Amino acid sequence: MPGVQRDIVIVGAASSIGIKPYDDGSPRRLDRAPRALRDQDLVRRLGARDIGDVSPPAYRDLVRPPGRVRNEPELARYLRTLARPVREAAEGGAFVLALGGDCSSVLGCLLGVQRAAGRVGLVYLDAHSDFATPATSRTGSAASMGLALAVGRGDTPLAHLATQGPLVHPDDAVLVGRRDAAEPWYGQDALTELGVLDLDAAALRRLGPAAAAHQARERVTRPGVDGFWIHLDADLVDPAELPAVDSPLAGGPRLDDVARLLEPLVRHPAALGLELTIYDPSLDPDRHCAAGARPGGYIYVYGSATMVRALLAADLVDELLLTIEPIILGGGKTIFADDGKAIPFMLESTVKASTGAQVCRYARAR
Ligand SMILES: [Mn+2]
Repeated sequence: MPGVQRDIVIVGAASSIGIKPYDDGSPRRLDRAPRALRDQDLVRRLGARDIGDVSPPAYRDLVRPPGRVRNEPELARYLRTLARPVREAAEGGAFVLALGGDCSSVLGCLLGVQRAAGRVGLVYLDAHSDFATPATSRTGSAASMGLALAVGRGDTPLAHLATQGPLVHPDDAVLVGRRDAAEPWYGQDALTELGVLDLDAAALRRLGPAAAAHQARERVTRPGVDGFWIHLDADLVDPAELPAVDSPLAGGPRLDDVARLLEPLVRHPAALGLELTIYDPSLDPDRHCAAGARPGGYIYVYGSATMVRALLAADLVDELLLTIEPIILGGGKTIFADDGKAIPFMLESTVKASTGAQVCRYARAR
C-alpha cells in the first residue's frame, strides 16, 4: 500500500466451542491453532503487536441439542468477550489479524469492528457457504452458520449479537470460493435470495483471483459502508496443499492464488482486519501446513507421474502428497522407478475429501 503503513494487532480466537467434536466425541483442538501459527514466527515477520488469546468457556454440548446451536449461551458470551480487544485495536486504527479457532469467531470480530467503525461489509472466503440455520444445520456447529448468523439469518441469539439489526447487511456481504454444491445443507440456496453476492469456485476460476478480489472489493466499499472485514477459512485452499482442516473439499485454489485474492483486499485502506479459521494443528503434526504460509519454507512441485518419478529417482523428494481418486476402470503409471531400489516413505496422514478422493501425505524416511 503506497505510503501507508498500518499497525497490525494479532489476537488469538483460541476456541473450538463453535464446531462439532471429533468423531471420537472429544472437542476439536482448534484452540491450539493460534499458538502453532505464532510458532512460525508470525508476529516478528509481520512486525505485529500480539495481544494474546481470548479463551472460551468449556465445551458443553458434546451431544447436539436438537434444532439448536451447540454451546449457544457460552458462544454468545465468548463472542462478546472477543469483540472487546478487536474493537480496541480497530479504534486505534490497527489492522486486526485474528487467529482462530472455528468459523464462529467471525461474529465476535464483526461485533468488535462494527462498534469501532459503524456499518461494515464482509468478504467471506470459504469452501462452504456457512449459510445453514440452527433448524437446517446437520451438525449444530455455529461454524456451519457463520455467514448466516452474520447477516441475521436463523432463530438464535447468535444471529442478533448487534444492538440493532444484523452485524452485516446481506447487500454488504460477498461469499467467495464456495464449492459445496453437492452439500445443500449449507444453505446456499438462500444466498442470492437474501442478497449475498455469491462468487462460487466456478466464478473464481473464470474471473481469476485478481478480478474476483476486485468484484468483492466493489461490493464492500460502496458509499455508506464504513469498512470491511475478511473471513478466511483455511479450507478455501485446496486440500492437496492444506489438508489440516475438518471438512476438506477438493478443487480449491492453491496458496499462491489465495494470496493473489487476498492482497488487494488486505491492502485496501477500508480493510479492518482478517480472521483465519479452521486450521487444525492436531491434523498437522509436523506443522507443514502452518509452515506453508511461510515464504521459502517449502518448494511445492505439482507434476505428472513421469515428473514425480524423475524427482524420486534423484531422491529429491522429502514429502509426497498423493490425491487418490476412486475409479472403476482404468490403469495408471507407477511413480517409482523399476530399478528395484527401495525408497522408503512413511504414511504421515490421510484425509478423505467429500468427493471420495483420499489425500495421503508421505514423508521420506531417512
Ligand atoms: Mn469452511
